[in-house]
Amino acid sequence: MIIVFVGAPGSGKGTHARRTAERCGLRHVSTGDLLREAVDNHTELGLKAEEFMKAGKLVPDEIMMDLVSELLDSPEGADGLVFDGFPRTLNQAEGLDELLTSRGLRVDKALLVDILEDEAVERMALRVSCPKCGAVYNLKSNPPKVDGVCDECGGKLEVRPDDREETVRARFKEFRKLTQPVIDYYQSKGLLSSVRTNGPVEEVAKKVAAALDACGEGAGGSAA
Ligand code: G5P
Ligand code: MG
Repeated sequence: MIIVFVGAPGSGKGTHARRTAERCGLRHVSTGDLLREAVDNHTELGLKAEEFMKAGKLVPDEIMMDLVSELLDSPEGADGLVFDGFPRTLNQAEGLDELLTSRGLRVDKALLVDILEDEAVERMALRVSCPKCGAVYNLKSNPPKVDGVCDECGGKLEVRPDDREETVRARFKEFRKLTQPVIDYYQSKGLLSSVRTNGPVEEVAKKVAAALDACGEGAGGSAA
């Protein structure tokens, strides 16, 4: 089972992809988390990606395809994957289909998590996340139980360096220009559902589960 979460910065891809993966027993793959980990560890990948990320630009397709190709060959996630933030260009979407076809797999479902730009900017100003396990919080609507400490793994919560308003707006521009064609691509294949993420997390999570028809077995539609 392969599920793809597509959405603008701050739309809730991470929050809802992670929950979906847990609920469905699949591996959650956030390309943003993998890149941030590489930057923190000063790996070759991190050195290549850092400047793009700081500027709110997408990392080049070749780098992303190498990363995902390697990941598809790892035994972890053999039961299936929930991609969060990949693919986000048409090239990546077509490249993913090629990689999957050659392994006898396919994308089963794509979910657009939808948000307005101003809502996202406001949310990101209040976001803290755990670099250790990937859990995401909002200081107002979904705060951790203990200030600065991850509820799930006890890790130290951090503010992401690309969450300044100016960088969030640059990321939005990239999304409109480069990721809209990915949405059209999955729509044309009849794989796309969409959910507005403007309500409380628990309510939106129910809509996500309904849109995916439990774990992604249903046909396209909208639960917005
Ligand atoms: P990322 O890491 O993929 P973005 O910008 O696409 O970064 P981001 O910021 O991680 O997306 P998100 O995952 O969509 O946002 O949202 P989230 O963290 O779950 O939630 C945001 C806030 O809203 C949180 O405070 C959360 O609590 C709250 N929230 C979530 N859901 C709800 C809800 O339902 N209701 C309410 N009320 N609140 C909610 O990519 C970072 C960079 O890496 C590179 C690029 O440089 C990119 O800029 N990159 C790639 N480059 C090329 N190709 C790729 N495939 C790349 N992937 C990453
Ligand atoms: Mg995220």
